[in-house]
Amino acid sequence: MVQRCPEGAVQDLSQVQDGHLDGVDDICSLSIVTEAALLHTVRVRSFRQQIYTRVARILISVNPFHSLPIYSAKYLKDFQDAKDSFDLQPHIYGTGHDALRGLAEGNKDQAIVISGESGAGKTESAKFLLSYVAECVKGRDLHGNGALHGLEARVLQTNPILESFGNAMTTRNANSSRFGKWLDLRFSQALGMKGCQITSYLLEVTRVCGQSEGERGFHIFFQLLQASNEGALKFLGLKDPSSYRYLKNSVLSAPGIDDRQNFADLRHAFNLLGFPEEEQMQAFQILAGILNLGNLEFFSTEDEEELRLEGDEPLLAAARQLRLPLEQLRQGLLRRKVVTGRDAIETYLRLDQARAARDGLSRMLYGRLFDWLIQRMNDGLEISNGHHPDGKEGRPNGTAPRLLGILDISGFESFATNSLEQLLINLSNEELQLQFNEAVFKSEIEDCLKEGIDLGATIQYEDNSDVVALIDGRGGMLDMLDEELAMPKATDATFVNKVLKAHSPSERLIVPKFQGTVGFGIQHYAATVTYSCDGFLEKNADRLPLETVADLLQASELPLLQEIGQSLEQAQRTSSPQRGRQSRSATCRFRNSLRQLMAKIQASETHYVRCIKPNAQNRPKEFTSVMVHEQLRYSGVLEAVRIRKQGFSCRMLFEEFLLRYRCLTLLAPGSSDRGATVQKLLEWAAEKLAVPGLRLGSRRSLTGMAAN
Ligand code: AD9
Ligand code: MG
Repeated sequence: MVQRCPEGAVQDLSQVQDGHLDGVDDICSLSIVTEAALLHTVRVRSFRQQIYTRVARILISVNPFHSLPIYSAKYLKDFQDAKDSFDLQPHIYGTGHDALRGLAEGNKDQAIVISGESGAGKTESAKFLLSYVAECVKGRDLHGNGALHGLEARVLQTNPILESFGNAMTTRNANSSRFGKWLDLRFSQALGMKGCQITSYLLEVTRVCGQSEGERGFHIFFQLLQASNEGALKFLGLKDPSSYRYLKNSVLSAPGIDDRQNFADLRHAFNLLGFPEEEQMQAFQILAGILNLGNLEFFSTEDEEELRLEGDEPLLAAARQLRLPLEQLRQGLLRRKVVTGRDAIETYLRLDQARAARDGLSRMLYGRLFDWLIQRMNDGLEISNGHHPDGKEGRPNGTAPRLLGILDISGFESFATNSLEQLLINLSNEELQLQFNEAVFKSEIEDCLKEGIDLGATIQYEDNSDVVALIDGRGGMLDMLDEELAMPKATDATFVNKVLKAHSPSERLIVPKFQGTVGFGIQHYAATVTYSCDGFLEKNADRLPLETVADLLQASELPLLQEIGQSLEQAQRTSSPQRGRQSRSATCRFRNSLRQLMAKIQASETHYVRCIKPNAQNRPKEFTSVMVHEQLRYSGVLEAVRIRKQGFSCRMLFEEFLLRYRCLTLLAPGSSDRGATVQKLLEWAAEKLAVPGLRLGSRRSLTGMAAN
């Protein structure tokens, strides 16, 4: 384990030497790197509005909370024209530049992993990256006219759609992404854009039915309510937010968010991406249907024999918007089939079951609508088969596309109460941290060893593979959670008991202090989080909200709902009979998608952007050192600094070195052996220029600028 600065870097500013006060571009260029120096550098720079700081290939980005003039066409051009991004100030465009250069030069796919807590600036960073990349590759391959070509422009237009449907105001961020996303940008060999595929993770569908105090439902509902006063959308018959149970507790407007303008942008994006008007209307009808479903209320007859609806108005409105047969919807919501022996009888649901079914249906519809939107966008952005949506043909050369992935996923979460959603988000962060550790630390050591250079000191880093194994390994928590699905008497409590029995004592698993608590703590790489496991089994089972929902939706007159109904039915039919429910469990699906994501990142050359939120109030020019220190600590940046410094921060291939310092070869002529020539040059530099610490690797690369 790495020894942390015990008193914390905040008090430890005595370690900051004069030289550090400059706020250097790259932390690796400090002569003594300490936790305090890192914090100080980031702080000084952020006050100078230099929000980016480099730690070799990692970019630290401090949210300025106000617009800065650093994303103009001039900046874009400077980076586009630069040979090496290190010749310019650290910038998010520099990361884009490096990734594109990686694609152009090497055979490896590139990945940019953006992480940070809520409101740290991940989504904005992803957008800046995307515009940079789009601008750089515009017109290559298919056109040469220099304008943003159709495909690049369309890729940029996915943002308004994703944000309208996937973002909401939270207490931490007025435009908080309530889902994670991976953008897979595909390029031809000539780096023309060939397509883009979006994958989303863990959309927070619970937000559809209610929100915590001071928060809002998804932006799209508010956009739609505003817009439906006028013209074309009047037919939705929507009223003000207070008329809907699902929005009653929502804050009505989010600071800095213009619902009217955003709706106009959404419609523009829909049109540009080729969503026909009828499909857009169907999506809006589903949203209106969801709002009306939320207003359904039930009551039991006095003898509790029957369940009925309190007033038909919301049911009529929901059925009208969803174009569903009224009675089929009513019966679906009130009754279910119970199989006793060979007979099946219909019974009424209990009141709480009916409410749960109503909300389950709304959440499912919203989730499926979101998935459908992404699928439709992906279909329209895929031209790798030689087919181009504009009708123009792409290059049908058999070569595999080059990939550049951008990941914008929720950072580590620790709330007062944490549930399965937090466990999964934190698992993805653990996996990413493990990959970061492996990429930055292990490969650093291995690379140097391969070059025959012993790093001297033993470099340690925080290894979190045991936490990953505890949650995601064979026989780990999530395997055990899936096993409970097959146990008829399983409860959340039996699950917790089994986990504690199988995995404790463990440094990572914290047994609850009070007996009977249905939960446990996990010592994550970032912090210890206590999970409450109430509802884990139910969430994992991911049952259909109504037994008859696949049939019901297929009976709708809306083609979009029919499609959703068909895909539900297909999923029911194709789920593996061996593993039954387990193969369909919510965690199983998430783990599969996480595995695919990690495999993609693993196979890529990865660039890291660590976003930092400088204060909890989202104010410009405020820097809360304790908060920033905490984020720098658990993002692993300091360990990265140490190892870079202990290793060799600057590396070049012999041929690159000779090309760059060609003029020096006149002073110290070498032989035809590149390695020998470089060796001679180094000896010459050490003697004549007194440059210390230059070292030569044994293989093809030169490793220079040793720290010690
Ligand atoms: V969350 O996990 O999705 O809740 P993010 O994505 O990390 O979060 P986001 O990118 O949405 O944060 O940034 C929050 C707000 O900070 C934005 O709405 C902007 O108002 C502000 N921001 C972020 N980055 C920049 C920037 N480079 N320049 C100016 C910025 N403002
Ligand atoms: Mg975001």
